[in-house]
Amino acid sequence: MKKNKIIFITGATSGFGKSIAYKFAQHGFHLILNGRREDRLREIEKDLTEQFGTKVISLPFDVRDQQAAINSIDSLPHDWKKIDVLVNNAGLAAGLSTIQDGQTTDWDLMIDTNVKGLLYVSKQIMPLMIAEGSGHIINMSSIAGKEVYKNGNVYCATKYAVDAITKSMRIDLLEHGIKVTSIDPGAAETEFALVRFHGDKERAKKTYEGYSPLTPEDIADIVFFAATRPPHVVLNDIVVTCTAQANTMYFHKETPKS
Ligand code: NDP
Ligand code: 8X3
Repeated sequence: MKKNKIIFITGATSGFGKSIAYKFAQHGFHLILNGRREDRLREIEKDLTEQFGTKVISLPFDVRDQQAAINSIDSLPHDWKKIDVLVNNAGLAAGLSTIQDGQTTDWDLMIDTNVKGLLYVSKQIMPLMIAEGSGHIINMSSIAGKEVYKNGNVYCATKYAVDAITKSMRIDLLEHGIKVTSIDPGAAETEFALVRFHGDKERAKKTYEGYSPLTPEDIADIVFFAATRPPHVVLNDIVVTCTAQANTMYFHKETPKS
């Protein structure tokens, strides 16, 4: 296989992950795409192959399943294990309520995906990067990992954990020359709100009413910029919001005309 750069993206079936896949495909990267919905991965693989001639490996697995992560990453062909960029993007919010009213199944889902899933995937890929003496890990955290907000409790806690893990990774990997970046977006319109509100389309739509949120393409541009700095430069932490958002709590929204 020709030495095009290889990017491994978790959560590539939707939202940020999917846009990141298209952005890097347009710039000649080879892609390893993960997510649970295999039909979507196959569709994206087919489209990228047809549009850009991209080489893609679809690697459907649930990041919460450590054995699946081990088996899937082990199964990659030798040349595909030279991963240049890992984007730990798979993640979700489930629910928006006080702790006393929260669903423990939602907490387990968020903690297992956003924290443990990120660790399971990283644990398999870090040794591959260390063996190469280079690489770049980009963790999708959130503005929710910088400031908590009302009813955000456990989701925020998972993103604070991602922030701590990112900082720790940077220290662990320093001697190996591996870059570690955290990207911390504010509100962006993806399937995120639909998932958070358990499929309630009306409530999800309201999340983005009265202002222009970030788009998945905005985030893909930032990931691409971060991943293409010269070897001696690393962007450690990037907080990005839409212009109508000041922090996790303050938005400037247009009031709907009656
Ligand atoms: P989407 O819901 O559109 O995408 C989430 C992606 O994660 C999907 O591809 C989904 O794929 C994947 N995913 C979820 N659970 C798993 C799992 N267990 N195993 C493998 N893949 C999984 O949301 P976004 O694109 O918005 O979210 C991407 C990341 O960005 C998340 O970490 C989120 O917390 C973060 N974020 C989002 C913001 C927003 O406002 N949208 C702002 C800040 C951060 P599938 O269901 O096929 O498995
Ligand atoms: C997603 C952004 O503010 O909804 O991480 O938590 S927020």
